[in-house]
Amino acid sequence: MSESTANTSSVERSLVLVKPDGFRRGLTGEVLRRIEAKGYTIAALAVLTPDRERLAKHYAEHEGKPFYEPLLDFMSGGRVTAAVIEGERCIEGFRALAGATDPTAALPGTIRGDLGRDWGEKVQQNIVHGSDSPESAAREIAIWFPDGALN
Ligand code: DAT
Ligand code: MG
Repeated sequence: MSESTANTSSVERSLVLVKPDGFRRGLTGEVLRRIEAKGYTIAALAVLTPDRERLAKHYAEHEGKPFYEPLLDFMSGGRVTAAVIEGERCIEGFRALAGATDPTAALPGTIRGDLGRDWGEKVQQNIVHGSDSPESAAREIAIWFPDGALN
């Protein structure tokens, strides 16, 4: 492969959350298994119950939407696993692993399609979060891993 086509500059990091529904249901290992089976590596891992201040920063783009307050209630209502994953094009790749936002519509084979369902709540509980762009990933990693311990 020539220098110009070598895929050397696309190593990315993405912020993944196993949300409280996934944590409560014992699906943290299954989500991490799928990430590793895909070939991405785990660069940082933490278990915590996020407070609303952290979640308001994380979900700032959704402020004012009808599901925003239910989303913060849901996400602050239990432990989550926060992970930084690493690999070429892992932002797009993890979004593909996760599947569509609506777990009813998410395709079988995806995390949300295989493991999620609609529970009739005001906010969709869909097991995982994954960053949607390099800019979001950088912003979100700083929110969840703020102490610079990540190398
Ligand atoms: P994603 O998590 O797929 O990036 P998003 O950023 O648009 O989706 O929304 C954040 C979360 O909010 C999403 O994972 C589930 C919930 N949500 C989004 N749209 C919703 C809707 N129309 N009704 C209920 N919950 C919704
Ligand atoms: Mg999103």
